[in-house]
Amino acid sequence: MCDTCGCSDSAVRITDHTHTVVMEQDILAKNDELAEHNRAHLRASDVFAINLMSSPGAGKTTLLERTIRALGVPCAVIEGDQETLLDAERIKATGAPVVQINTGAGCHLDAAMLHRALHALAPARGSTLFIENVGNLVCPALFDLGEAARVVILSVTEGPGKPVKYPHMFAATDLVLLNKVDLLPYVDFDVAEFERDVRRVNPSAALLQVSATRGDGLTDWYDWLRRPARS
Ligand SMILES: Nc1nc2c(ncn2[C@@H]2O[C@H](COP(=O)(O)OP(=O)(O)OP(=O)(O)O)[C@@H](O)[C@H]2O)c(=O)[nH]1
Ligand SMILES: [Zn+2]
Ligand SMILES: [Zn+2]
Ligand SMILES: [Zn+2]
Repeated sequence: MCDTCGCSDSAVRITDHTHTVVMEQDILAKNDELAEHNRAHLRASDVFAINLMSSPGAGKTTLLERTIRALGVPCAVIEGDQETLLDAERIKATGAPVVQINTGAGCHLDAAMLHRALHALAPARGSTLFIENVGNLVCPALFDLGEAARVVILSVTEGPGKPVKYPHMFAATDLVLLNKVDLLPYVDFDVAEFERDVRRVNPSAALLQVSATRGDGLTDWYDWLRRPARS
């Protein structure tokens, strides 16, 4: 993987027909320690934190803008992007407290970044905290932030096979949202095949079809967010 973000030190498997080499996960071990610290912070303030991941443009910010306005519980947001305050400005317009993390060359959020952002944001007791990760289906899957739940969004314009091509992302998630279903009549996307692919890598994740712009499936998404099992 890339040299700039630290993920080159994580579990890298090199297969050349005869050898499989699994390298050490030093950076990830340090990250996991800090993630546990974040988890303790979040539990102590009764904040339900969701790590929201997808490839660029799958609809994370659009879904959040609409969710914050409709959910009816206090929400806060931590935005992760390489550069710009654009997503934070969109969230700010909803009235929810937000901080933006810019990762520069980095392609994912890590627990240290989240720790700084948590102290800056200080989300209200009992609130739901959405962490919009950097748009990327690879590295964010490796880094525990201390969240209570993971949500992966895939949009129907991204084509087939993503759950099996990016199995770490899909295997580690609690919920898969298939977004932009309003575009299904115009694109060649087989929903049944997608669901089979998700099940191949993750037999237990919840699966919902939504349209963040037209509103399909959002009641089910809000119910999932409010479910009693969250605590
Ligand atoms: N047709 C359709 N378009 C959508 C839907 N959800 C989002 N979009 C559009 O998809 C584009 C990208 O949406 P964003 O919400 O910015 O995506 P993102 O995942 O936050 O993108 P990054 O932060 O850059 O990774 C925008 O033009 C949205 O209007 C949807 O359900 N249907
Ligand atoms: Zn976004
Ligand atoms: Zn702390
Ligand atoms: Zn990386």
